[in-house]
Amino acid sequence: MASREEQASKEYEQTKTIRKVRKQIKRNRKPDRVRSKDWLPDNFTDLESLEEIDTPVKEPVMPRGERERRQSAVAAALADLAKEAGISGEFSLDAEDLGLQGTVIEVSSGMCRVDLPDRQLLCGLRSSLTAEDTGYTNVIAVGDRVVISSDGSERGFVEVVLPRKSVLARTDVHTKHLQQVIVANADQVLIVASWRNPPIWLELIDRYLISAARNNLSPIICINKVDLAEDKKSCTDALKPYIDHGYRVVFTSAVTNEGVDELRRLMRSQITVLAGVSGVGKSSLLTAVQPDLNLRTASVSEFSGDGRHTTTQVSLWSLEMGGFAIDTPGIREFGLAGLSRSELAVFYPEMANLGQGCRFSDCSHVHEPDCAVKLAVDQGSIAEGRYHSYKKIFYSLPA
Ligand SMILES: Nc1nc2c(ncn2[C@@H]2O[C@H](COP(=O)(O)OP(=O)(O)OP(=O)(O)O)[C@@H](O)[C@H]2O)c(=O)[nH]1
Ligand SMILES: [Mg+2]
Ligand SMILES: [Zn+2]
Repeated sequence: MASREEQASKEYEQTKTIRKVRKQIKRNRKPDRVRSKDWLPDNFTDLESLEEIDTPVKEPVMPRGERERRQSAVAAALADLAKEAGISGEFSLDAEDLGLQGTVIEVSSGMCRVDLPDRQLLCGLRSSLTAEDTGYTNVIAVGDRVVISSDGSERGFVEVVLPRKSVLARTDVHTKHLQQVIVANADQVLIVASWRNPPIWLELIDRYLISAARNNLSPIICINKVDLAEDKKSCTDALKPYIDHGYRVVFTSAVTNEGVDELRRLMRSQITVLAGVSGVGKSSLLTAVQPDLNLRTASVSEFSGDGRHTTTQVSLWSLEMGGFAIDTPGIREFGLAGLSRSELAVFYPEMANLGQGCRFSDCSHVHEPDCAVKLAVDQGSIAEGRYHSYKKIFYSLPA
C-alpha cells in the first residue's frame, strides 16, 4: 500500500499536471477569429499566420442541437482527461475550457492529422504552444494526445498537448544538447537490428535500451534478416548476454516469415514503435505482420546497405489484431541527452548490483583498480561486448 507521503506526492503531481493543462488552455484562449476555408488556398499549410490576421470576433452559428452535442462531447472528453490524469472528484474543470480529445497520427511542418472518435482532422498548432521548458525542440509528435477545437470545418486547432506517458526521442539535428520527440505515448519499442546488410551494431542496441528505460518504454530486441545468417546459433550466441539478463529478444525474417507469429503475439493490443537504422527492415516487418499495410520498403536491388531512408515520416497504423504500430525513419544519431556518466551503470542490469564490490564507492568501472565490474568481465560473467559498449557510451557522455 502507498504510504501517506507517496499519496501526498502523487496528489501534488496531479494538481501540478492539471494546473499546467489549465494554464495552457487559458493562454490559448484568444477570441475566436473568423475562419473560413473559402479563403484558404488548396496548398495552404501555414495555419499559424492565420492567427495574425485581425478579424472581428464572431459567435459561431450552429445548427439546432449542435451546441448540446458538442457540450456532451466536451463533457465526455473531460471525463476521459480526468480519468487519465488519475484525478478524483475534487477537480472540476470548466466544461467550456476543452474541446475534443484525439491522437496525433501524422505530423508535418506546423500541421498534424488528429484521429478523433468519429473522424480524422487536419489541425494547425496554436502559436502560443511552445516547446520551451519541455526539454524538447518540437511541440508535437505522433502519438500525442491532444485537445482540439474545431469550428466544424475541415480544419481544427490543437489547443493543448496532454502530458506524455512515454517518449522516443533523439538528439535534435540543429541543437545538439536538446532532443526531438519522435513518438509519444507508445507502450513498447521494437528495437530492430539486422543480422547482416547492414551488419548488427550492438552499441546502438544498448543506446536504445538505455533510452527506453529512461523514457518509460518497454524494450523488445528484434534481430531481423536471420535468413542471411550462416547458422542460427551464431545469432543466439551474440544475443545471449541480453537474453541472460532478462531482455526479450525475437529473431525474425521478413523474407521467410520466421518469428513473425511471435512478433504478432508481442504486438497484439500494444502501441509499438519500431526503431532502428535505415535498411534493417522495419517497414518490411510491419508489412509481414499485417500485409495489407503495404508500406513502402526498399526493393532488394535498390538497397545499397548504406542507409537510404525509404521511410521518411513517422506514421501510425491501426492493427487488425488490436493495438497500433508506429513506423519510423531510420535513426542513426541516437543521443542520451541529460544522462551523466555516474548514472550509466544503472542501465546495465549485469553491472547494477556489482558496485558494492568495487574498492571505491563512486567507481566508474572504467579506470579504477580493484573494480568488481572489470573482474566480472575477466571472469566472463559480464560479456566483453557489453562492457565495451559501456565504455564507449561512458566516454561519449559529459564528464
Ligand atoms: N534478406 C532479408 N532482407 C530483408 C528482410 N527484411 C527486409 N529486407 C530487405 O531490406 C531492405 C530494407 O527494408 P526496409 O523494410 O525498407 O527497411 P527499413 O528499416 O524500413 O528502412 P528505412 O525506411 O530506410 O528506415 C529491403 O531491400 C528489404 O527487402 C529480411 O528479413 N531478410
Ligand atoms: Mg522503412
Ligand atoms: Zn567498479
